[in-house]
Amino acid sequence: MRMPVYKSHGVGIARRRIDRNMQDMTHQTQPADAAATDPVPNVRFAADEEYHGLRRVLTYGTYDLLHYGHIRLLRRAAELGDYLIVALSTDEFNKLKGKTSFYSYPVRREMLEGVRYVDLVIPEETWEQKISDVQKYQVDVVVMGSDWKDDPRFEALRPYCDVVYLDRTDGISTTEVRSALNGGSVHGR
Ligand code: C2G
Repeated sequence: MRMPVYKSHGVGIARRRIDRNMQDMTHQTQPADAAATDPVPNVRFAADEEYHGLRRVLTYGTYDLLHYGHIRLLRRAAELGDYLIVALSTDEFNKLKGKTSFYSYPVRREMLEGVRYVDLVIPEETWEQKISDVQKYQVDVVVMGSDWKDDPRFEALRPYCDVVYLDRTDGISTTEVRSALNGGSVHGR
């Protein structure tokens, strides 16, 4: 059954909780006070909980020409908590990073918001915003691919939250996709 997709702030939590609850709802009775007509009985509890006891994950990136390496990172990052925030590099910040993305920020944001693992997309505008991001969104863990392992910009976050580096997916990158498309070769496995 296709789960309803909620993307507004906080209801992403409800969606993940529903996913999890729906998976084991088969052998559980409804919560005592769930109204018989309530189509999705656990939305209220998840929304009421707001952030209490939920683990919030934050990751950063350009996410241009979204590919399976990105998706595998986002899936694994989402598995480390209950709510995944992606700080997406703006076009202006990409210039600072020496990158020019194929898709603009609004398009890259739209594509990320369509990924089931992502609950919230915020702009990444500077290198220096990370500590305030962690504090503002009460982040428990920052996750990055292993190409960022031990980078001081992420190691500096350890006094504020956990920092986890996940293995990067070999054999795929936005650069490779762009050159394969230019060269016309077939890619992907
Ligand atoms: N990634 C991955 N496997 C790939 C390609 C990317 O796991 N084959 C991960 C990267 O390690 C990163 C995320 O996917 O964690 C996004 O990758 P990019 O869009 O290339 O992001 P990047 O340019 O590294 O920007 O402040 C940090 C920067 O914004 C990160």
